[in-house]
Amino acid sequence: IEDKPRTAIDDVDTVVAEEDGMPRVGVIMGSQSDWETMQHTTSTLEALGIAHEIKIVSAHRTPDRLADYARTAVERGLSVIIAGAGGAAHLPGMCAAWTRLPVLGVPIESKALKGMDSLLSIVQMPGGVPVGTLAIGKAGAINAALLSASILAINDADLAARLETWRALQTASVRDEPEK
Ligand code: RP5
Repeated sequence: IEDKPRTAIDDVDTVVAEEDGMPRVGVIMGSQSDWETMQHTTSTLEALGIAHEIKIVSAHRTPDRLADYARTAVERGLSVIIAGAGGAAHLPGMCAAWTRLPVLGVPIESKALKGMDSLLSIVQMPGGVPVGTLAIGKAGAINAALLSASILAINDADLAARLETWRALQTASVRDEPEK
């Protein structure tokens, strides 16, 4: 993932410096090994000044931690949960089973199957328990943060303005012609 060339989106740096109080977005991942991807979620949240928390929560290895985390998410003030997982990626779906909050799933690019396993595990939720599924890997990690910003911005004019600024900076960073 890190070997890929930088893109315009990498050059859009911090829009605001300030975090704003209690975490509104919970970022969870199934393993330490997911951090390489999920750091792009948290850096994007930071760029937008969205207060968030970051935890390792595994559906398989720490099922009680997952139940506690998801069942208490509403009372702890979270509005959105972003869950990154790879392989047999049950984390976002099981999280959504325990909470009414919107859950956004990021399929981690696995070594064996290049993240197709993660994608299909996350996207194919049965009717009744939705998970908003993003792209495999870094793009999905960034977009999960941006989508959570869009959701929160519905009722937050300041964040809406920051998101508009972020998008304008991204647009301005795209060259007219390729560098040769
Ligand atoms: C999943 O298993 C994690 O989300 C991770 O993507 C994958 C592999 O985990 P490790 O064996 O690297 O801890 O639960």
